[in-house]
Amino acid sequence: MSSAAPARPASVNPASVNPIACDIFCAVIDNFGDIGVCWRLARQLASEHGWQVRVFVDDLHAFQKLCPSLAPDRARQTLDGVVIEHWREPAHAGDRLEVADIVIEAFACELPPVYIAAMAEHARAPLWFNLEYLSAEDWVADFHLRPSPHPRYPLSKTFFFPGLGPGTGGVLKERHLDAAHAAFEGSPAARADWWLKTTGHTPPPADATVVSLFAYENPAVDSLLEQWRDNASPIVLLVPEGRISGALARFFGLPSFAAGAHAVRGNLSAHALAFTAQPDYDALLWSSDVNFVRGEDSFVRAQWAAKPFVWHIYPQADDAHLPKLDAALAHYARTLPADARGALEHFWHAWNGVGQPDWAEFLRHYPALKQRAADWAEELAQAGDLAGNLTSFAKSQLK
Ligand code: TRH
Repeated sequence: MSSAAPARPASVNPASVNPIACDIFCAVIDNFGDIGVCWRLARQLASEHGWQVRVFVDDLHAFQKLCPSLAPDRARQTLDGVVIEHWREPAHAGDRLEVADIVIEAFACELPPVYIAAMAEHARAPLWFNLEYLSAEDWVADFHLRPSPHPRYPLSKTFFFPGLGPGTGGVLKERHLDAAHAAFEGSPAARADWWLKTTGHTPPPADATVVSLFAYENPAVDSLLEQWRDNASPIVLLVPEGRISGALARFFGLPSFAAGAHAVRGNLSAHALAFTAQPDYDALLWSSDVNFVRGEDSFVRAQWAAKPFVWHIYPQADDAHLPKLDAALAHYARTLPADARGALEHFWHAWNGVGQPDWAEFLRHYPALKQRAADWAEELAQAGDLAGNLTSFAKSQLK
């Protein structure tokens, strides 16, 4: 990197004399997935790989939801060993231009032209990645790590494709995750503390099915809420405050369903939860029997939580998301018995606008779905952790 480097933390990894400098550029399109993925990756590169990481992000308010200690009015700050720059696109590239060894352009956001020009002037061109959105489709492995030469500068960009299968970039998984998960699940005290802190209540009885619900607005939710109300055994629903909250409020006849609210109808008992800091979201998944997740990052976390889950995929024009949904199902449901697989496909489709959800059918296959969720978490790990895959490739190129 260039000599002027005042913005980086003095020491990220004391064991590393010359840490690799990495800049991640993130434009927030909507919701929390763009910054969610970048922030998770940044922390992992800093804490597990000793890289000096800066994140340039254009929306500090969205970021603050995941990271409450962030000051949204500060142009530059350091959190968890990562420098965060408020990115004022398109020209801005930090108060002093300094080019990193590794440059990650997240989700095809455009790097500042001045930064690209500075990259081209470097004696040794930085390694430039375009980090793509996660897709389970087969073509991903063919395009992963393909270079794309810049039309004007002597620079080349490498496509980095997350994926669910071997030969792709994998998905993010922190080294400590499984141990933290096992410690939580193995400790009734930790679980009881979590319930009290999160809902104000003690853990539910053993015959209750706990469901976490993180989703976009969804027409299928009304029917599902009715099915839960009429379920033979108790359903305890945990709903982080967000886009689906209005439907909950309507169902319970409340003005809103904001954090702290609790409502009961029939056998359905629902808690509205505050949106947590990103590292705390996993405990919600671990505490539930079935997780409804959406977008990209929560979809991945649900897979590591190894519980049956339902994915609300990010909707795209012309239903372009539906083949992506089926590609994920092809991996996730691969070894399920045909009837359980059918129930899962039916439910995922219904939750994404095709058909009606059938909770009783889904639940009938719970033991098979639970076993598959555990097996799948092991299978998924074989694709390698995204941060590890990226750092290994980077090191091989920087030699
Ligand atoms: O928020 P998402 O829908 O994000 C996205 C964006 O829409 C993006 O533009 C799109 O391209 C992408 O999906 C596919 O869903 P996602 O990806 O799950 O991000 C949510 C983040 O919020 C995730 O990091 C988990 C975190 N989270 C918390 O930190 N606390 C919470 O309480 C909850 C419910 C989630």
